[in-house]
Amino acid sequence: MSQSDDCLFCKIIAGEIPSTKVYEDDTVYAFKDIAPKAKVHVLIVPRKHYANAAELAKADPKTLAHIVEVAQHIADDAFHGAYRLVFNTGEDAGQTVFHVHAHVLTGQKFEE
Ligand code: IU
Repeated sequence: MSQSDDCLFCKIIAGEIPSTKVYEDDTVYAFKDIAPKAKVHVLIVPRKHYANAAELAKADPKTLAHIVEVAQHIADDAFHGAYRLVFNTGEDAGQTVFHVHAHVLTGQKFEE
C-alpha cells in the first residue's frame, strides 16, 4: 500500500498537512516532530505506508537501512554524529501513529 486514506503521515508526505521538512528523497521524508523530546527531534518516514518497523523490515529492508543512514546525516549536521534512534512499535510501547517512523533525537548530550 503506498497511501492510506486515514493516515496522518501519508497526508504530511503528500503535503496535505503542513510540516517542517528536514530532508526528503525518493523513498523517505523527514520532518520536525511537533512536540520535540530533545533539542533536535526529527521523524523519518518511508513514503510507502507500513504500519511499523517490523513490517518495513520484512517488506523493504533497504529502506529501513536507508532510514538509519538518513538519521546519521541528520545527527552529523546537528550534533557530531551522536543520536538516539527510536521506533515505538505497538500501542503499549507508545506508538500513536501507525505509519512507521524513526524518532531521531539529537542536538544535545543525553545523560542516561
Ligand atoms: P509515536 O512513536 O507514534 O508516539 O510518535 C508520533 C509522533 O508524531 C509524536 O512524537 C508526535 O509528537 C508526532 N506528531 C507530529 O510530529 N505531527 C503531528 O501532526 C502529530 C504527531 I498528530
